[in-house]
Amino acid sequence: MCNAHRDASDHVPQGCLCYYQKLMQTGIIGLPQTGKTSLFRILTRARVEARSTPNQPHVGIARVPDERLVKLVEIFHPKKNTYATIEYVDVGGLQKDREKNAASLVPLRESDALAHVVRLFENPAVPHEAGPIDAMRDIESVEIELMLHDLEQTTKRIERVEKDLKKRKDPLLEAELQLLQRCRQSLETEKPLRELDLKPAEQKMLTGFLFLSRKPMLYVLNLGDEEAPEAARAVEKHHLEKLAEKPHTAVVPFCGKIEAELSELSDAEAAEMMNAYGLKESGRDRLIQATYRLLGLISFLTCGEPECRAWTIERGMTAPQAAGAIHSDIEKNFIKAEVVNWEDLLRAGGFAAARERGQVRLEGKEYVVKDGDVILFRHSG
Ligand SMILES: Nc1nc2c(ncn2[C@@H]2O[C@H](COP(=O)(O)OP(=O)(O)O)[C@@H](O)[C@H]2O)c(=O)[nH]1
Ligand SMILES: [Mg+2]
Repeated sequence: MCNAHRDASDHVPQGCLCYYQKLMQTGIIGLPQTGKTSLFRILTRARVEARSTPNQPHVGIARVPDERLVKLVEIFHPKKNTYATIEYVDVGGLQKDREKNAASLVPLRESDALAHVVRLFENPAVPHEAGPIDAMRDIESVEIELMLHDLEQTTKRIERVEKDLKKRKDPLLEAELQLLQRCRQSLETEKPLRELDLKPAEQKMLTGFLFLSRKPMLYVLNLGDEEAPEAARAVEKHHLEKLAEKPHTAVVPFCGKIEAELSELSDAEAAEMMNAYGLKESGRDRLIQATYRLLGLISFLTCGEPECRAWTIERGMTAPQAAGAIHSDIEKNFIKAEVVNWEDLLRAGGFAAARERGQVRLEGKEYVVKDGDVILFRHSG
């Protein structure tokens, strides 16, 4: 998103280039009264109005906190300072009624990852629908909803493919059928699709299906205030170690109530309050960064007087692909990239000094960009 349209409430006109730049999106899911809307508000700093209809999702944008940018700004003094962004969607709680769930799951299909808010806080004023606090029970019941959604899609497609195969032989369809049968078997044994070990060609075959249990999953453990000082040990304390061991998952302990209060305060007041609770860093920052990593994203930086900026790319992208994040013309006309590690640049105090120290490398088309590279692209045209 460009600077002018970074605010969640802004309407992005089609004429703006940023309209075409796809934002990675994470869907917030979970049972009712677990703190999903509170989390959404904390992450996006958006004011959330009551929904006019229960299934209307809230969509908002969060800045990805980046200490590197904060430091580099001190030597470049740019007019503008632009952070990377990701998008969160709050779709509303899963219901007991399966048919209603099907509708609330639909907006999640376009998401790139899911964040499941798991309730660990006690609050007699807000009873948990399912009874006493039990994280594993909640996690399993939400996972089952995702898998049922996928099972329905899989079964429908299998029937269709089998019908087509009766009419004509097609090796591609045969391969798809085999893969879908593997998916069905996995789902029937209550194994989410993200746990299937798939080859790149198989992954590609499945992208069109928008399966929910295949999306990377961030478990957000919503702790009570009293657990704040020992949040880092929450996983062991609640016996949830096995969650983080699974492929394409991550776990972030979080204190929703405290973070909500922090997000209302000035930086100085927030630091004081964090001290009082014995918190070392903001849970909000940790959570957004964990989402970013889980999505397989990294940032490279561009620095100059007009603007210091973090750009989002996928891990493993080459220098010309990274240039494409800025503008397709730079990708097309790419010649070389001047690359310097952000810390080297900071220590040197600027590009000229870093060049003198031999820390600025000239990289070609094959160069794989690293997180925290500061890049100057050389291009023709
Ligand atoms: N004690 C406590 N209460 C919370 C916390 N998070 C949310 N709540 C309360 O739980 C209720 C439901 O929160 P909400 O974010 O609307 O949950 P949602 O139904 O999952 O969207 C509200 O009354 C919140 O004040 C938390 O971390 N601790
Ligand atoms: Mg809600």
